[in-house]
Amino acid sequence: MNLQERLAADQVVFTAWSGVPDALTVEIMALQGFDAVTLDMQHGGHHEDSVLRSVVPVRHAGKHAIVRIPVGRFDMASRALDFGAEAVIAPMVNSVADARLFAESMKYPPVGGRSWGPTFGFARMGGTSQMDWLRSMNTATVSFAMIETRSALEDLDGILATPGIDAIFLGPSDFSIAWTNGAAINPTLEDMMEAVSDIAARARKAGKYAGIFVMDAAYTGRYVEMGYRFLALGNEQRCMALGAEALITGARES
Ligand code: 3PY
Ligand code: MG
Repeated sequence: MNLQERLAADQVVFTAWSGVPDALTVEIMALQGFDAVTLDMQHGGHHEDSVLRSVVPVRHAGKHAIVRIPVGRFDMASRALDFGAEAVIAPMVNSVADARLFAESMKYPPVGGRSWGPTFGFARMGGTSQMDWLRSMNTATVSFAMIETRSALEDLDGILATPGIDAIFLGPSDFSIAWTNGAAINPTLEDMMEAVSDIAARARKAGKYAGIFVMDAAYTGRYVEMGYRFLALGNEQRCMALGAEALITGARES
């Protein structure tokens, strides 16, 4: 099943998060128990060349390749898909106008204006007929609009109703900064949990999927109960640091 089919079947999907722009490091994450790997071009170090190369080990491991593009770089969305990504996460989609620009780059006509040229993706995703590809890709790809500001929350229904937007993805760190008007950064702020829950419920009601970045793994079950099905877990830098620290601490204490 591709990512879209799994989300349509209401399955819980876990993605690893990669900020180290290196295909060999990405391969290590892809070979662990995650369902997908997200290559982060916003805050992570990924760039066009590392995305182009990193999609390969993710697909070889049988996982879904996803790219988070930099803010406002909607041109990178269709480029990521051309490289073989199945889904794109666009940060700071703060208005219906942003959502329209994102959808335009993600979907072929008649939904959007994506330009033809899936040079790497066609072979990597096992394409055989160009017409089948053209017909199927608008539904087979997933566009996640990030909700992480107050203006995004105000425009949520319009963003959800935008043709070509398949899902929302909540950024709880930025959302907490917006929620407290810059007074705090706390992705699990109890005060905003009702809004976090409401966003998932509204997405599901609109027939769209809901995803969230999980900063604290202990919150996973709560998010799933709220209706989130696409869950992003911490990046490889953090995994390496935690594993390395546990190793050296264990050795010193033995
Ligand atoms: C946020 O929490 O703001 C994020 O963008 C997570 O990736
Ligand atoms: Mg953010």
